[in-house]
Amino acid sequence: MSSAALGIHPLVDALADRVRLCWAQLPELEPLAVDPELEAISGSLDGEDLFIRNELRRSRGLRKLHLETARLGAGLQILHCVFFPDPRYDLPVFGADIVAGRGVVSAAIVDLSPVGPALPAPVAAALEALPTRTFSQERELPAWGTIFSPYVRFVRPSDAAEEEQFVALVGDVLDVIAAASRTAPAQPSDHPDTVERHRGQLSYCQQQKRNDKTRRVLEKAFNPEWADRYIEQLLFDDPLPPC
Ligand code: BLA
Repeated sequence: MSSAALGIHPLVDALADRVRLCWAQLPELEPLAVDPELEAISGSLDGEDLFIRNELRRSRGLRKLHLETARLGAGLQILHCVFFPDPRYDLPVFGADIVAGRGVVSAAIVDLSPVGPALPAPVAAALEALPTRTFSQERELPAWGTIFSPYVRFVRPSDAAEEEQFVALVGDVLDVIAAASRTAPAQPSDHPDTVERHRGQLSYCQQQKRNDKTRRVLEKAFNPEWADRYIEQLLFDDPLPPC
C-alpha cells in the first residue's frame, strides 16, 4: 500500500526517505536484527488503522540505527529516528522526532546530542557552519531536554515551505553525523573516554524515557505493559557496556 493510502503525512514520508538515503551511504552498513514481533505492528484503535514500522541497521561507529514510522490512531503520525553511537567512537547521538496530527505538524525536533561534557569539536564546527534556517514557531524544550546540544532545533513548521526547510535541516545534520562516523577513530573498550561515553549514552536513554508523551500515546494505542516493553527494549534500551 502507498504511504498516501496509509495516511502518512508527506513530511514524515520525506524525512524517512532522507534517513534511508543517509543510511545507504554509511560505511560498513549492516542489518541489525529486529524482533519480528516489532518489525511491523498493525492493529486498530477506536476504528482507526494503527501501524508501526521499525527498521534497524548498524554501521561503522554507530551501533544502532533506528527508524520508526508510525500511525497511532486519531490521525497521529510519528517519525522517530535515533542513531546510537558505539561508545568506542567519539560521536554524538543523532535524534529526530516528528509528530503530526490531522495534517498539522505539532513537533519537529532534530539534534546531535553529546554523550560527554560537549560535542566533539569537529562536529560542533560542522554544525556551526550549516546554513541558517529560520522557523516562525520555535518550541520550548521540556525539563528532561537537558540532554540536547546547543544546536538542537525544536519547531512547529507553519507551512509547506517551513516543512521543506525542516527536511533540508535534517539532511544537513545527517550529513554531519555521516561524515563524522567515517573518520572518527576507534578507542579501546576500556579507555576512560569510552567508559564516559557509555555512561553518557545511558543517561541519554534515561532522560528520553522521562518523555511522558511518548509513553501515553503507546499506552493508549496498546497497553501499559506493552508500552513499557517497547520503550525499554526497542526505543531506548540501555546500551550494553562496551566490549
Ligand atoms: C513530543 N512525542 C512527543 C509528543 C508525542 C510523542 C505524542 C507530543 C507532541 C507535541 O508536543 O506536539 C510521541 N514520539 C512519540 C511516540 C514515539 C515517538 C509515540 O518517538 C515513538 C513511538 N522524542 C524521541 C526522540 C526525540 C524526542 C528521539 O523519541 C528527540 C531527539 C523528542 N518528542 C520529543 C520532544 C517532545 C516530543 C522534545 C516534546 C515534549 C514536550 O513538549 O513535553
